[in-house]
Amino acid sequence: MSNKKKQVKKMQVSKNGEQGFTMIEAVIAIFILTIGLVGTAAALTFALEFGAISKNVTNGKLIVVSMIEEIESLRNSRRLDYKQIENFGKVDNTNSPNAFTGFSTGFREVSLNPGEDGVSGTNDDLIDPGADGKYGTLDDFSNPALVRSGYTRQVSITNLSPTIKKVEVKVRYFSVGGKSGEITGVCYLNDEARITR
Ligand SMILES: [Ca+2]
Repeated sequence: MSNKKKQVKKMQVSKNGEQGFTMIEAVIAIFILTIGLVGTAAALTFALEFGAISKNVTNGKLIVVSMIEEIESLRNSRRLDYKQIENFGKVDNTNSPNAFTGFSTGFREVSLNPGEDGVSGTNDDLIDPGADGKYGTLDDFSNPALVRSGYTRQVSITNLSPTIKKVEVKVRYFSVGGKSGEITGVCYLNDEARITR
């Protein structure tokens, strides 16, 4: 056999050896690819859920901190007397320049608006002044559009001594996927306003 003929035969053998994928090889390849895609989908789902929880935790912390800062500010600015910083039903308004109803008890919806009293976390938060923009008129109404959905908040004030109050703020968050959680912040408030006038 000449060299040329040998080469042609070799090429033919080589061609016959590379006839592409068999059916079994293709099925195995699809199977492996499917496992890979399922894994990727699971990772994406986890990433999305984790992202949602992370956002809720961040927002929950901000709601806790802003409530505590608001209470400190009410004391520091002397907008409320120290003795008035209490939950609903426990406020002593005797000799105080501004009457205050107190912070709502139990878990309440978080409002985007502080309401007529200008203080967040009280019973008037969801009251809308209506078209006239004035509170206390006939067109006032409870406005569900003011609710910051996905969160509820509880403010609990305890007097540890005549000059120390424990302020505990709890925020519960609710995700679309049914996951929920709770964040608690505590501050101890003394009767010394830090802003001097
Ligand atoms: Ca209010």
